[in-house]
Amino acid sequence: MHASFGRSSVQPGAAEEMDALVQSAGGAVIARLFQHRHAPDPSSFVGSGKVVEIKAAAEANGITTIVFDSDLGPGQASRLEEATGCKVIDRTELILTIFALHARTAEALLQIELAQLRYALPRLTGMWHHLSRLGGGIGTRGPGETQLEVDRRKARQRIKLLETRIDEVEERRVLRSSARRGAFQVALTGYTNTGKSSLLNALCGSGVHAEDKLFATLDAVTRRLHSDGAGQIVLSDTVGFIDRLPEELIASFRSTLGVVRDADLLILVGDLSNPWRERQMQLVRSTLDDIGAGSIPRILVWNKSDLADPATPMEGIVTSALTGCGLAGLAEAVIKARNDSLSRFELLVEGDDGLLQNWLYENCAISSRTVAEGAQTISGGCMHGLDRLRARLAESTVAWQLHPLSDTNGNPEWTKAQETR
Ligand SMILES: Nc1nc2c(ncn2[C@@H]2O[C@H](COP(=O)(O)OP(=O)(O)OP(=O)(O)O)[C@@H](O)[C@H]2O)c(=O)[nH]1
Ligand SMILES: [Mg+2]
Repeated sequence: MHASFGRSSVQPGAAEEMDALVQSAGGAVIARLFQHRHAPDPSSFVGSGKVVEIKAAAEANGITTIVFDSDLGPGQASRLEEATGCKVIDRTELILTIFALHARTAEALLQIELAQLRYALPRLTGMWHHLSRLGGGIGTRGPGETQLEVDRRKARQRIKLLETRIDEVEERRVLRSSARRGAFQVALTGYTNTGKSSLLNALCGSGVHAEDKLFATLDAVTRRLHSDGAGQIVLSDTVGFIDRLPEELIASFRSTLGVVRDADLLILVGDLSNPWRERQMQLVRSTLDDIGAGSIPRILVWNKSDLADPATPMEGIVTSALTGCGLAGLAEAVIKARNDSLSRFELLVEGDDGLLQNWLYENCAISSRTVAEGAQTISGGCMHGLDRLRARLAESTVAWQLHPLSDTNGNPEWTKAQETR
């Protein structure tokens, strides 16, 4: 059921997207109904005439569930259920259902349960108000009244517990993330079903689940992107975005979305074959602003080029995770972005410290290493400044000289007095 109000109309592509959402939740779309009104009806949302039409369409087609591509107010859904004899689900509830169906890891399960409870809490009132009317006359305390209080209390207690558990998960994620501070962290982000997981698989040779369903991915999966031994670049796949992403989800998936917020670079993936790709990309940009990731450098990628008209004019990198087209260019662009953000140094090491060498290759991008008369000269760069390198050098037993270079484009320019030991 698609409703629009006032001067607005149903967005192009919204009906097709709703069909895909229903299919992702395991349902099949039998009929689409549209309604335009000056404003939502406070009681039935679509107005009593439309309710009669919905009921008739449901009866004629054996429909058991009606999905509204809008959010219904507390009470409206139960009144619509009563009037139509069908189960009524609003957009947020549908998206939460898909998330609940696709959640696999402990973290995703905690986050989705929290989102569902936050969604249900204000709606318990409407549900129990409806039941309590059965309990007695005006002013009497219906049986639902006390049950409502109990349910609300239980829901709030559970919300508190879930929030604590998610905080713990978030703390562990931040720890893992800081352990990777030497690495360049890249996050694949974008509208749902654009091919983010497929790109991760194609770029990193990993076996992440990819499927033609909305919200196939709910967890951030991180893999190493190989880059010729030039330090580490890690690539994370994460949950996709959608138009009107429920705020309960944004709030509850804080920990998963943290991977996007903490990234050094975002790969914004759009679907080149989708006629509404520009609008989708705009929604992704504004969601990134909303979650605090608006200022992270980004690369724009248009995927599924094999399905698109070759004449489609596009700014950005054009790829196909399926055929491999454009992937080398994307990997190059990521490596270039990483190289541009390095703090460069030249290091002279006298003597042999194998552990230090291993550390340098694991944690820095090493561009050259020469050995002469027992001393090594190593040129390279570090992510996020040279402090970690300094701390590691302080632990080394051999003599060294560190020359920080200011020009990140590789023109050696001594800026500081050399640091030595
Ligand atoms: N033809 C074609 N299909 C692709 C391409 N990339 C991905 N797909 C398909 O598109 C569907 C969605 O791909 P995913 O990689 O799961 O997309 P996603 O962005 O991770 O989706 P969510 O995790 O659900 O947000 C799958 O059926 C993929 O096989 C591509 O370049 N060309
Ligand atoms: Mg995915």
